[in-house]
Amino acid sequence: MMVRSANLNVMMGAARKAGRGMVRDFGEVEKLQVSLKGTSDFVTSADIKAEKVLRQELSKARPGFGFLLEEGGEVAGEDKSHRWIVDPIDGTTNFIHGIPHFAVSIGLERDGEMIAGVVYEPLTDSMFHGEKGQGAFLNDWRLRVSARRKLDEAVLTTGIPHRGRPGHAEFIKELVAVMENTAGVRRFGSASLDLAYVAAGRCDGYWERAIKPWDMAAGIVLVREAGGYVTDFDGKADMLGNGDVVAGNDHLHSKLLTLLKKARA
Ligand code: LIP
Repeated sequence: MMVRSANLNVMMGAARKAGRGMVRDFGEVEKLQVSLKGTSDFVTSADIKAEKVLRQELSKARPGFGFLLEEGGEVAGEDKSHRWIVDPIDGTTNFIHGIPHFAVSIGLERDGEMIAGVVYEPLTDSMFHGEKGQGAFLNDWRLRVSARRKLDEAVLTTGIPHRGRPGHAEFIKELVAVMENTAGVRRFGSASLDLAYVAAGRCDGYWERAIKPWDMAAGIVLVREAGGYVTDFDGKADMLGNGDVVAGNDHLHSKLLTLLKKARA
């Protein structure tokens, strides 16, 4: 039986509400594509609008909790142990280009530990959600990471660092190592959905460096609750601190870590 806490219901409600505006705005972006001018300004305002809705909904339900927001930064709350970690549109570049792959990501942290996560894809009404000790779900279906054991059968996702991001040369080394040893690599453009896909067993692993806490906070809970592993590149749990993430099913996570380490040596 699925047990959903009041917190999780609040998170899901907020994501749905922000998602409704986002679907309308995405429709506008698709039209704007024709004229090209002003798309990024429009998307920035869509991002800010969605964040405002999320902040309103979450603080209405839990007035004391703090926030870490992609646009608004750190907002201290009276309750020092709880913090929402929020990315209103994860996959902004996709959104700008009219590519239908982006999500609302909301994580809940308690005393430095991620305890609940929601990754909501508004275009398909896909609600990935999970809570510590309660499992991970896509809508009502329980999620389980894939059972593949061999790297040569694995499909992985990653993020390619772009202009202004560090680590281009290291990324190429890692990619070569992974390409040579696996069945395929995908770059979808939304870290939170990459993690949700690992949780759902669609992909067998994921790695990316130098991303932000709001890109990964919710997805971390999903992968763990689906029976997978998420660490930084040293196998430690400081992903939110250093921005580096390696996720995988229980068989492949350590193999992926070893492969990536060798690639950088
Ligand atoms: C994006 C990620 C994406 C990553 C980008 C960026 P945003 O988040 O989810 O997969 O590779 O570098 O951080 O900016 O769309 O919220």
